[in-house]
Formats: sequence, structure tokens, C-alpha cells
Amino acid sequence: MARLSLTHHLIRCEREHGLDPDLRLLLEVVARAVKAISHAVGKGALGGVLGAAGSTNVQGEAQKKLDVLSNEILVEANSWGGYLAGMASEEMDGPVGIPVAYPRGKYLLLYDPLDGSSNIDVNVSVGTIFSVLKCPPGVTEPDERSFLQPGSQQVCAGYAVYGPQTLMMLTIGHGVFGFTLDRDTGSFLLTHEQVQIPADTGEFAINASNMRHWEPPVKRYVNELLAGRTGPRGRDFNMRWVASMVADVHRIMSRGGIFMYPRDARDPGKPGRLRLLYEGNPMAFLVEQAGGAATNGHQRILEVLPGKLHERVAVFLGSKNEVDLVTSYHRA
Ligand code: AFP
Repeated sequence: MARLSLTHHLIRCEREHGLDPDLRLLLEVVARAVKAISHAVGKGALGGVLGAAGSTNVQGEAQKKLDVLSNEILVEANSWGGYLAGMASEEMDGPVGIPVAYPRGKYLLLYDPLDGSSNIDVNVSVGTIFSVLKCPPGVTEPDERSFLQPGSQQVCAGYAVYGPQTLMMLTIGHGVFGFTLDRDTGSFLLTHEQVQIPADTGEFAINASNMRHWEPPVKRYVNELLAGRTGPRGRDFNMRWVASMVADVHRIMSRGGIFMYPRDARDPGKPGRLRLLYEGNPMAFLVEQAGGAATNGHQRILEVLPGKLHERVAVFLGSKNEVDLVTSYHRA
């Protein structure tokens, strides 16, 4: 039986879940932009897109050429469709308005255009992460404050992973669905329905080189995992760390696991490395929709009230029983 295309699935969502046609258009445009990014990423050195761009972003990080290109692709693709009131990107200091030539819509799009940039030049999977909020009523020129909504307000979230396959995972609040790019036809075809993350796991993901900087609850939890069957958990665990959040999260969506990027003592002023609005929130929405859990160690990520656009957050997400356990250690 032929697989459903992304378009057919979204039309089905319109009929069964009342998906707003403007949101369907947004998702189709983002999917087309993802194809363009996938094409550029796939060219690598042959496309002259590897290496540094020679600029830095608002995070003070050196930008890769593909960071800049991916951002440009998403800004251009989403400017003219009439469904957005504004956009915000990891790669841009403040919100980007809609050009006066085009009508405004009711949604706000937030994204990390190319997550995992440090992996681009070594041919390791990278990705795009995006989140959709409603623009506050009556706001036609959204400023930063319009974007500062808790993740529970998201109407849609997704990511694309540029790996052996180019694959998009999406949620509009009725479960998580995955679409694999058919390079022969250029269509995204439905390959994952109602994704479910196992509640238990034997696999954890953390950058263990930072262990000496972690807070005690994280040290306790990870040391118990490392103790294996001779320790309090009574079983061995495996570790993975891709250093592309999208790749690590996609593995967890596919077979379970726990992903952790805790705050650490290197910079006590920073609550973590990952950004709340366009990394933590969309991934938390997807993970919870797949039956997993996502906290900052103390509360659901989706309940965190943002104070600024590029705010960072500690992240513990994935298999519910493990996230609940490490979160409980923060209360001990
Ligand atoms: P880059 O986009 O700068 O490579 O950062 C990727 C990321 O935000 C996230 O995707 C990874 O999980 C995390 O950083 C890796 O951080 P470390 O390099 O400290 O392990």
C-alpha cells in the first residue's frame, strides 16, 4: 500500500483534528525549506558550504557557513506565505518581521536552523528544530515579548534530522508522526505513526567530560548508571553522545533513552547550554506527545516561563521513568 505523503497526512489532520489550513501551509513550507537545507548539507565540501562563515551569532558562537545558509533559507521561505506575524532564530539577535509587501498571519515561528553545527565539518548528523506559537491577539508587529510564552502554548513542533535519511518528526498535539524524504520524488512520506518512547531504558546520553561541573543530583544519578549491575540499579547501561541534540533525541524517539544537558558550575549564571524557546520547548513537546517526559531537573520544561528570547535551560528528557528518577534526585 502506498505511503501517505506529508500533504495527505496534514489534510487528514485538518479533517480529523481541525488543523488550521494556515498551519498546514506553514508545515508544508518548512518541509520544503528542510529539503533545501538537506540538499545543501548533503553537498558538503563539493558545495563550498563547509567551514566557518567568519561571523558570530547572538550567542557569541562562531557561525558555520551552513548555519547562515540554513537560516537564510528558512527566513526567505516563511516570509511571503501570510501565516506568520514574525520569526525568531538562534542565529539572529532579535525577532524578524514580515516584509511590508506581504500579509501577516497569526503564528510565530521559532527555530534553530542548523543544530549540531560543530558536527558539520566531520560529516556527523545535524538537524533543524522548530516551534510554533500563536501571536498574541492584536499584535501585528511582534517584539521579543510576544515570543516569551511557556512551551505549553506551542501549537506545533518538529525537527528534521539530516543523517543517512532526511527525516522529519512532527506533532500538532495529537501524537508524533515521522516522514522520510523520498529523494526520487522529493516527497516526505509517512514512515512513523504515533511514535511512543519506552518508559524504561538502558541507554543514557550526556557529555561526561563535564562530570566535575555537575550538581550533586546529576552526579548521583550518572554514577548509579555507571555502577551498572554491581550498583543500586542492578543492571548495566550503555552511553551515547552525538553532540547534535536532534540526533540524540531522534535515537530516543526511536528506541528510548535519556538525554541530559544539565546546568553546570562552569557558568552558574547560565541555567544550561541548550536554548529554551527553540530547542528545549519543541523537543519537550515532541517527547511528551510520545509518552516521554522532559524537565529542567525541577519542573516540566513546558511550564518554564521565558524571561528572554535566547534563554537557556537545563534538559533531562526521554524515557519517563528515568527522567522522573533523576528529577526526583533534585528534590532529595
Ligand atoms: P552546536 O550547534 O554549537 O554544535 O551545539 C549543539 C548543541 O546545542 C546540541 O545540539 C548538542 O546536544 C550540544 O550542543 C552539544 O554540546 P557539547 O559540545 O558541549 O557536548
